[in-house]
Amino acid sequence: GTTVKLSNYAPAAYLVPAIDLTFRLDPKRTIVRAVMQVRPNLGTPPGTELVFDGDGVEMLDLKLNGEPIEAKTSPDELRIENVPHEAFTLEIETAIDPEANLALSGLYRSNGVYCTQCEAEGFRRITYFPDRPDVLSVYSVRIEALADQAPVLLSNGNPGESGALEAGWHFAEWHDPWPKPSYLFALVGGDIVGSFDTFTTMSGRTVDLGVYVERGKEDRTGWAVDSLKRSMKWDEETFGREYDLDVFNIVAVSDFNMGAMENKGLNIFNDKYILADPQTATDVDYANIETIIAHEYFHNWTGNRITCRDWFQLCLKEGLTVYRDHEFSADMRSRPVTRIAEVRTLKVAQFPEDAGPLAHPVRPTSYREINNFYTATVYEKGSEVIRMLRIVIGEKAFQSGMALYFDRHDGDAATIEDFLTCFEEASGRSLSQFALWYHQAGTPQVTAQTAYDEQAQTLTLTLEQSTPPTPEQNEKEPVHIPISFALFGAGGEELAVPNQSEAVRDNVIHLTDREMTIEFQEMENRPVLSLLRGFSAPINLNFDQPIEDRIFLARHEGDLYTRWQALDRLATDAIISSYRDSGGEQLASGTDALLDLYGEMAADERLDTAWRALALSLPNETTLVREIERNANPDAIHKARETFFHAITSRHGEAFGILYESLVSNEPYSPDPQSAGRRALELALLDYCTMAENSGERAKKLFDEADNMTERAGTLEVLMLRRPASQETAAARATFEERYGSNPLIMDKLLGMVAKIPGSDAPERVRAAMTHPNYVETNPNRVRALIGSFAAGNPTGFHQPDGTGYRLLAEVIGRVATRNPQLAARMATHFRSWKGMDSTRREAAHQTLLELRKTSGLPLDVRDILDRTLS
Ligand code: BAL
Ligand code: ZN
Repeated sequence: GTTVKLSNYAPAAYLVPAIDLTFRLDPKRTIVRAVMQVRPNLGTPPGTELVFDGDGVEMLDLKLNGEPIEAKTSPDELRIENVPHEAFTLEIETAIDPEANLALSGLYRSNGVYCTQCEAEGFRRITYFPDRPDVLSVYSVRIEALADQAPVLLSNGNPGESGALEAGWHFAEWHDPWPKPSYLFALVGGDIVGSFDTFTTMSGRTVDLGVYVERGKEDRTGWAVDSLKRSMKWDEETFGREYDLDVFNIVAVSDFNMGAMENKGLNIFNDKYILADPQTATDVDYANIETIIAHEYFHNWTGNRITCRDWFQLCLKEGLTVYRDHEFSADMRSRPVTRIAEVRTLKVAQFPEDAGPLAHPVRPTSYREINNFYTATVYEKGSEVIRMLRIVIGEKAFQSGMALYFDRHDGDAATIEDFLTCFEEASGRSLSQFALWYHQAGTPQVTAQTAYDEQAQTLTLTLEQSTPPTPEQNEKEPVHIPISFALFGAGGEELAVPNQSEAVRDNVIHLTDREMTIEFQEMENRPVLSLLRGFSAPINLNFDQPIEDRIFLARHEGDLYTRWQALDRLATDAIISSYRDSGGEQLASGTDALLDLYGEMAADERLDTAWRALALSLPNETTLVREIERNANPDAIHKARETFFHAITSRHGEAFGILYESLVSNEPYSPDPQSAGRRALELALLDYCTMAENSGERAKKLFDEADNMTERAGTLEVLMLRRPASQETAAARATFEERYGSNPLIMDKLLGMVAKIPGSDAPERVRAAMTHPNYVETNPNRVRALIGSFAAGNPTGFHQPDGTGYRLLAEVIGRVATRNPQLAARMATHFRSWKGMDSTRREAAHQTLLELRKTSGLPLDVRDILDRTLS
């Protein structure tokens, strides 16, 4: 495959202002008739050849202005040499095979439901088209289908006529008045069932809402509908954005490569992110549904009304929309708790990407396969960049910049430069250095040192930044890093810090040079410095702060996110010391005060239960492995983490047991954040108790008595991970399978638990689970639940020194690759940290990767990931 470069961008030669599509749906041979109004773009010289994209399409008929025309047609391209230098009509009839489409891109069938996924380049699998985001068209769609096979027929925009046809067929027409790129096209046809509601917009228009699911699942749509209405309201109140069609439909399907898709007026979802009721969904599922519904809805403005000029600008819509859904969740729930979850995700998913061979800038400059750039860097780091922008230019300028962006670029296919210009104008500042966040890959490293001068009563802070080399970027410029901070006095009171300069104002240090020294004057006593409050920048902070100061912050920091951050740093350092000093066998010295803290926080009723639960959950193993950076031994890291866990357990086991009992409640289930927080704390404590008591009795009891999936799955997970060989575990697991065996989404939870049981027999266990009737390898949810959880969530199992874990993943990738390249490529990214392992593992991974790359017929998606991972 050739490399696409940002520097080669040129506008499309031909535009398609309007397109009429007629689909005659058939499982094996769907006929698509497209009538396109085409015109040469401004600046296109006469005689320019027309070249449209295709991907595996069969051309049946081609006419220009009603007449047959000569063309060079292949399944992957349409070329017409002589087209008029004025507006003309192109009629294209193609045939496609939805049932054979296991790549789940273009038009395919999921459990008998016809559906589409066109982002990024799926529309060209339906018809020939300039399939690029800067070609915007008004779509009119007519769908014809057998009425009993597909009683519901949906597309983008507003509904038009519908009715019966001959021989059991029927039709429905849709018209979308808003010009859109082809990646936002969608169609659905199937025997699906809708749940309906309405929303009245701020200007008083009524919008009909529909959430469609497979027959039999319609009782589980309530939370999605509720989340959608709250999202619509929030975007009006927060950004003044109103919905712009008469209907808004969502369809949930069971085979889907992504979480969901923001097609104009017709979002299509992975059903994992729609279906919920207390019996089948956990609190985490409820929270995910809420945020993904919001995300897709928010795309209506950030993505659809304003789209991307080219795929290099993907973060323009994704980073910004993730930022918006984060803000929404923070407003719906507890802000510090959602921030903790965001930072954890960033560190588990994005930091390792940025530190390995797949590192790329938030706005990349080249790609071989765009599907491989739907990454944590584009999404999560892209969102962090917007968060920083808000800090850098301040609240007022940020809000006016957003308003200007919406106003100026409505209807455009825009770029990151267009976006940043709005904020430069709104703030009156240059953002040229800030823009480096979009252009330089790698997580900046900041080293902080302090010195207190008792005589002079000053605290001196020295900061130094550097960004490590990443593929194709060896030299890095210093970036603009906003570092929120506070100073605390001995009593825990926050000290007022006068503004010193442009660079130190409003409790933010703007680190723009490689080095910076700041003096805080009139400090009668040595203050405690809290740095990087709220995780104000996505950096690795290397601050050799005295443990007492961190303990102090974990007790007194008024910002609850930052309080957690202090604790998380303490725990991470303690575990890594134990790893380095004793291979994890022994607890690091000097952890007494930290261990005490766990008892204090667990019991502190002034603190939110959800926060306490997060405080009790130790740093993620994947994050710990990344912190080691070189020659990591995941077994020893696991051991060190367990040693630390045991130490907390022996100190607090009994108290945690009492606290646990006080939290068990027989109130009926409600998904609200308070109730969810109570359950999270209860389950976190149960994990410790199960270890302390060396018994699964408590867990089994709650498993048996629970009236909801959160506690059932939560207790089963405690049993499976802490007591994999016990009778209670076997009994609970059997009950679980018996009760939920016919619900694939719930069985995915079980597959995920099996995948995460640590140790050397993990690969074998996963292999056995692959014969579970629920494990169907054509369904991405199944593969992600079992194989993804294993590779991403079980470092000891995946990184077996003999390479069995690696080979298992490679085998699955090899099989999946021929059917579903996107999914296979996604699985292949789990090799990204191989270079940080010790030499035995590194060698095993290297061999496996080389072998896998030799597989014949590997799709470009997978080759691209493997080539980069090996480079
Ligand atoms: N645009 C792809 C799915 C999403 O980010 O919403
Ligand atoms: Zn998105």
